[in-house]
Amino acid sequence: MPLDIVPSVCPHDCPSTCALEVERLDSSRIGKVRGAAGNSYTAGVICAKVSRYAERQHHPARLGQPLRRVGAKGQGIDAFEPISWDDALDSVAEALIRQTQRYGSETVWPHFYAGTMGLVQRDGIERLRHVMRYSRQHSTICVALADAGWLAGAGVRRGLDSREMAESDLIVVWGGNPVSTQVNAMTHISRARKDRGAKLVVVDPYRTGTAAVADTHLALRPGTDGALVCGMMHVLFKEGLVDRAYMARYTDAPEELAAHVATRTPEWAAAITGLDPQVIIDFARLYGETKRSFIRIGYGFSRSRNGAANLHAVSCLPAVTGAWQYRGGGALYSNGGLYGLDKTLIEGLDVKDRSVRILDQCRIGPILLGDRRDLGDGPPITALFIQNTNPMVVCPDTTKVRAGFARDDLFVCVHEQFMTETAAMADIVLPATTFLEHDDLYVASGHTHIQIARKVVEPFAEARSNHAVLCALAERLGADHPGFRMSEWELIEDMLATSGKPSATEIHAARWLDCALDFETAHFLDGFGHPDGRFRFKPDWAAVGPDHKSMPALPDFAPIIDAADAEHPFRLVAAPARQFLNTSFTETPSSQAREKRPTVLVHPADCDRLGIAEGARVRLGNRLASVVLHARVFDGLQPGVLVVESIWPNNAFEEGLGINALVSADAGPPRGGGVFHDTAVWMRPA
Ligand SMILES: Nc1nc2c(c(=O)[nH]1)N[C@H]1C(S)=C(S)[C@@H](COP(=O)(O)OP(=O)(O)OC[C@H]3O[C@@H](n4cnc5c(=O)[nH]c(N)nc54)[C@H](O)[C@@H]3O)O[C@H]1N2
Ligand SMILES: Nc1nc2c(c(=O)[nH]1)N[C@H]1C(S)=C(S)[C@@H](COP(=O)(O)OP(=O)(O)OC[C@H]3O[C@@H](n4cnc5c(=O)[nH]c(N)nc54)[C@H](O)[C@@H]3O)O[C@H]1N2
Ligand code: SF4
Ligand SMILES: [Mo]
Repeated sequence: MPLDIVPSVCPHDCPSTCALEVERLDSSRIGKVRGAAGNSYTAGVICAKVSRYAERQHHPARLGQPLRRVGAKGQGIDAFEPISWDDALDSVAEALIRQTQRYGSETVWPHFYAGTMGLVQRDGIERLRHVMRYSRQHSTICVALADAGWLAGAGVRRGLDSREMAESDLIVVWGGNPVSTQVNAMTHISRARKDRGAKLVVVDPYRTGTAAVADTHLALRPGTDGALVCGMMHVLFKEGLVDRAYMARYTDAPEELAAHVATRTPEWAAAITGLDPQVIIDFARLYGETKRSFIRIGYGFSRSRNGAANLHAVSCLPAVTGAWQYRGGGALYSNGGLYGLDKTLIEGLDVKDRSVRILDQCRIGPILLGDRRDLGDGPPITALFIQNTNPMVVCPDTTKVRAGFARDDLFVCVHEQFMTETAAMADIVLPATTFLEHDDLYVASGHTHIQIARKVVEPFAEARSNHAVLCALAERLGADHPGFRMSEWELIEDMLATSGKPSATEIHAARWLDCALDFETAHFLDGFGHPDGRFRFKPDWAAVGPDHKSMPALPDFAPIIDAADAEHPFRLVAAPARQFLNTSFTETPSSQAREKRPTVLVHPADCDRLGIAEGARVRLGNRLASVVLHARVFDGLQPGVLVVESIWPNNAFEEGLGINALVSADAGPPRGGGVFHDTAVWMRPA
């Protein structure tokens, strides 16, 4: 019998948003998953973990029934008993109503992130929030710092088309690791290298899989990118590698920038970054002499207290050399701002009230423990309704997060596919569909397509989609909004119609709609996103966010990081792991086997000094906590830098406390953002 191949879209939190082809074995089972060859970005390639998706989809531990906790928090599936959907939804609605009556609606926090990136299933929770006037969420866990840095300069969240790498002579991957985190970027990079001999430079504190295949790897100290950029600009101005005519026409303050970087010599930058001055000079010359230079800006290097400043600094480079004017020249951070979709109905924006309190997602620990800096004069959080995220593991300052979730007076409902550590803290757990079991529409930050996927197989057991659960809860809560009376498909249809796009049927039949802009617009030759059309070397940081006092006026090294000191001599980067996607896939045996165990990469000189052998148990600690893991001797980073690829569940660590126990819940300026790669620690043999 011929195989039944059904189109779909990868929903996971990844810039690639791959177009997929799924083998359907019958109405409930899938076989292999492949990348769609016909999509010019996916180009037939997907990551290994999603090609093995059957393992996650048909995992024996998939949640199939609503559950009520009858044992202690945090004990896992044995502490729960199955209940009916009606009983489960009634219990959740009763709890939300009871807590609201007692404390007011802001006591409820619908907490979510991007477990699925589909707009209906991810963002529908906002509609419930706004209708019910529950506390609002400032989603700071991923792009807040990077967005702030990019928007400060370019003014709009879009950039080059990734496929233009085919016309680039130099590709710089800055603070990202596409070999692990967006494999498709590598497809386009490899083609440019093969077809036109393009050079690849990687700027990253450690030799990642991407850095290992590059022509040049600049292994700087974490949090020092601003210094590297200034050192490069010094050389560019001094050696006449800047485009003064371009800057005069398209930028705000080229003369001030020139005067500013005149004092930022390569030697100055070398002292801060730990790189050799000649390496900085050579990189500046290569960049300045190559017109078709494509900087792929990663998210990773923005996850520092000075991350927004550093990202802005990097985004200044193509404006200094005028690379934007050439095919294959410029930069891409995200194309998320490209699509122009009207999300009023999905998110209930028509009933959103900006006077309702807003809570910082990354500060869930302090918030649950009653920190007044976050709660203001509003009520404590006494009810959490969670979809699409696993805060017990992914949020900073695990000790506080855990203590918060352990509160006896906190009601928690988690809608999940698996018994995550967060679900294990819940009073009620609801089983969720996967993307193969519901309909949705997807946009991408790494490419330019809108895609629509319909369900491929029937929902597992009693699993329900996020949309279905929100509608059922809305009914019980008396939350009235047209969005709760529509199907997923109707919401998609309506959004496309009000956004002036082709219909859902048309896009679905064609599989995707390419929204790529013409050369002139994509390269900002008709102006950047600010009213005067100019790129900002000297941003109006006050307009970007309220906490702007520490932002440098012009690109610079902002010395506000958790710097190493005598007590905490190491700088820790908690980078993503290749076989996991945040904590998704930590449940699949093949990913676990490939990642082996929580491991810290340590420079040989540090190992010798501290008497740490390959595979030895070591303890890392700081003021917040300490964790035990195993060392790997690794010469692809500077002495004094440690890397732990994450995000292993807490319970994969010997003492049950994972890497985010060391990460601070400080909000990165100017408008918040998790500082996952900005931690000073000590290390000793355990
Ligand atoms: N396999 C896999 N894929 C993923 C994820 C995953 O966990 N695993 N996560 C997904 C998500 S949610 C996101 S947001 C993206 C993120 O994807 P990326 O854009 O790749 O960002 P990060 O993964 O956070 O970090 C990437 C790199 O930044 C480096 N870095 C850290 N600090 C600095 C610094 O100060 N300067 C410089 N130059 N580099 C620094 C790290 O060493 C790391 O190699 O990936 C997505 N894809
Ligand atoms: N140490 C360290 N910590 C980090 C990072 C790092 O680089 N280092 N990166 C940070 C970043 S960039 C991010 S984005 C966050 C991500 O953190 P999270 O958003 O928590 O990402 P995941 O851990 O993948 O959890 C997503 C959950 O959603 C569930 N899910 C998937 N689809 C659906 C659905 O349709 N419905 C429902 N109800 N649930 C669904 C999955 O089963 C999974 O448990 O982590 C952050 N934490
Ligand atoms: S590369 Fe990213 S979008 Fe593509 S299949 Fe893997 S996780 Fe999904
Ligand atoms: Mo992310």
